[in-house]
Amino acid sequence: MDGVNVLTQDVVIPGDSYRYQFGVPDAGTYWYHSHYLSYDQVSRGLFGAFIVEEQNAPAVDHDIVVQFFDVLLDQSGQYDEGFNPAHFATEGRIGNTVTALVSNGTSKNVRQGDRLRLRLINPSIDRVYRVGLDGLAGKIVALDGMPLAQPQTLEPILLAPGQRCDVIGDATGPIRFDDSFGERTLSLGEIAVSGSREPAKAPITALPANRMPAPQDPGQTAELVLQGGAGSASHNGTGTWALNDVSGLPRTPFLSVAQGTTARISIRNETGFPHVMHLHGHHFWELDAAGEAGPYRDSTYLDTGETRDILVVLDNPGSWMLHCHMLSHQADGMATWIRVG
Ligand SMILES: [Cu+2]
Repeated sequence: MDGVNVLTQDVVIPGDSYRYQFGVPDAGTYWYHSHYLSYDQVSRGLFGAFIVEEQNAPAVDHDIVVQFFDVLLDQSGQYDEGFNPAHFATEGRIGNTVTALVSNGTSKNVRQGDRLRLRLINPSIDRVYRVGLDGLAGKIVALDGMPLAQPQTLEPILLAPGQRCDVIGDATGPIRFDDSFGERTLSLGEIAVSGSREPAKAPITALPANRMPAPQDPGQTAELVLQGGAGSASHNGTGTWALNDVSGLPRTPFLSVAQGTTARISIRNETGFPHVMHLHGHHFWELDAAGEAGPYRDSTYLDTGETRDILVVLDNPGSWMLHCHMLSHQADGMATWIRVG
């Protein structure tokens, strides 16, 4: 029920309908979007937040979704229909207009001292943000929907396409979002504040844990090499980008394992551009250089030349896409899949 045509369902053609039906075992901040021609359809707005509430949610005055979205507009302010193949082979289709889309009306009544939960989502097709928050004293409590065992200090947050981050904190003034990923710092938007109250005294603690699988010693190890892009040698397949020398979704899976297998996958970015690798149907631990487990997430960012190992318990039966969530890169070949069960 993850919308990947070819692998798990057919496309939903105009006038047709499809009933998605699935359980939601994990509380947290998720999102949904078209997975067909997604670089195009998501860039036109076919996405939204998908929030699963905790049974015992932490007490906050406002629970606000903030989506950072960019769009390429032409000179008359309309969606730019132009198609530049060079975008696909480089950093992707980066918009010239960037906005923080702040959900519903609750943000209108935020007072200084109020406690907020912000659910930050990056639905942009290719743009990476480093989100700074001004006017909030708080902690990072979840990444990609999954609670952190220990809330982290609130520092600028790297948010690559598809990634999410939950922050809980107390307003100390208007909450301003900026992006310092590029050469210039961009203002993304703000949540206005009017009035004030005594801030909450309660400490900011970890969110209730979701159920987590227990990893075993890896029964399967694999290497995934990210290749291609402008100026690189061509690879087997149809696109510019490649994974392990194959461009485009291969007929056979990158991995085929029995349900419950723990796999350690070493991901190496040999390209001249950053990428964010996303696995469907599972979360995984990012491992540090010493092999220690870090955050449990579903999308991992790799800068140029970077290598990251991930540990994943492949306990969800099915065929699951593993792809760059920079959707121009996915469209241009950076996709493979894993078969479980
Ligand atoms: Cu990519």
